[in-house]
Amino acid sequence: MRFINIVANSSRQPARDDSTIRRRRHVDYAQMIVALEHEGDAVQKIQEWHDVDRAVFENEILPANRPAVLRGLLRDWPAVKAARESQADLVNYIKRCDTGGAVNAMIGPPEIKGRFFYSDDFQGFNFGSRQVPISAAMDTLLSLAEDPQPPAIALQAMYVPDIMPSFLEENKLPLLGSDIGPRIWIGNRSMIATHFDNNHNIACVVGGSRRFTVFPPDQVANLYIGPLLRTPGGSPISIVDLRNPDHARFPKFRQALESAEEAVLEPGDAIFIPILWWHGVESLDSLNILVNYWWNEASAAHHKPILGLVHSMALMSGLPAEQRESWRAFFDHFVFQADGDPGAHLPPDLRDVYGTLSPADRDQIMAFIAERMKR
Ligand SMILES: O=C(O)CCC(=O)C(=O)O
Repeated sequence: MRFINIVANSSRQPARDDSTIRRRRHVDYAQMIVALEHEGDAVQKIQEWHDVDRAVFENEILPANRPAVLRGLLRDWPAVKAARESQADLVNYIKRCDTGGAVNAMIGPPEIKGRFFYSDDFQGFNFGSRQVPISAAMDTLLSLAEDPQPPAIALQAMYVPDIMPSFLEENKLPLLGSDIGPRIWIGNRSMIATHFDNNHNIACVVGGSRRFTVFPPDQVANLYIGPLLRTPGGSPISIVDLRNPDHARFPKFRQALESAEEAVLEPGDAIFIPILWWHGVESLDSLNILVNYWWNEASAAHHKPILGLVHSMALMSGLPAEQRESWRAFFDHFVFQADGDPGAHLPPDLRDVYGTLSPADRDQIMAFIAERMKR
């Protein structure tokens, strides 16, 4: 899937008057359509912002709840400056920050061409995992840089405060509180399948370049999601190969592409991906480093709604259609609160599962369900 043509302005973004545009620090409103080489599919560009500060992020970007590219946000990071010098400088920088711990590395054979995925029969995965010291992994990646068919290597989501505290000190994100700890992703060329996270995300490209393709949550039916429980990286994934979609096998994927947006990020650029937006990420160089910040403003008691989905599917998928329809009305009312607070008529001591729960309340309800499920 390579870009061949930047075509035109699109009308997807709402029109804004000139004074608003002036106040918004050089926001690039051009929404260009990018035609893809393989069957003329067209994917729109993610809206781009420049010189974003915390006020703009909190007052404009976050409330819009749409993906946003934040060009040049980290251009002054020492790590980005090292990456701009050379791969060797970036490797040395990371090695200087490394405190020597071993981390998990995903390693796949050259034949997978960086696509970390299921095995052909979907019974396992097409890659293995091994514990490696970060500095050794950096040396290996550098030594493979000129190899035209290297094994695929990915060290994912390593918690920076634990493994590289000095990186944290030297490279700070101006948009979020320091309570949100970053994670670092290191690897060579790869294709991370389209998935969602139960977190907002600011992902920052430090070295190499990355292509992000995002889809709104409601495209779920057009993305052909694989198994929910056994997944390559923890989140359910689309089984459509984003680089080379099989439109005959996955015809509804064209509809997903109509809602998709894309951007290629270079060192110093960042992207905001709202919670639950689907995203597939292609790392495009022989050495790529990303640092990302995940957060979720919901209380800790509400951090695993996917388990509610899985539980509901296990209990309800086999019901006759008319029963599922009735349950849809109950879910709309009680879970999705389509009619407002479903417990508004109840005094506080009768609101058991209604409303926001504390972690202790949540644990009590889970224990109640587990007990009832045994009968
Ligand atoms: O960039 C990658 O390799 C994957 C990153 C990702 O999925 C994320 O930041 O949520």
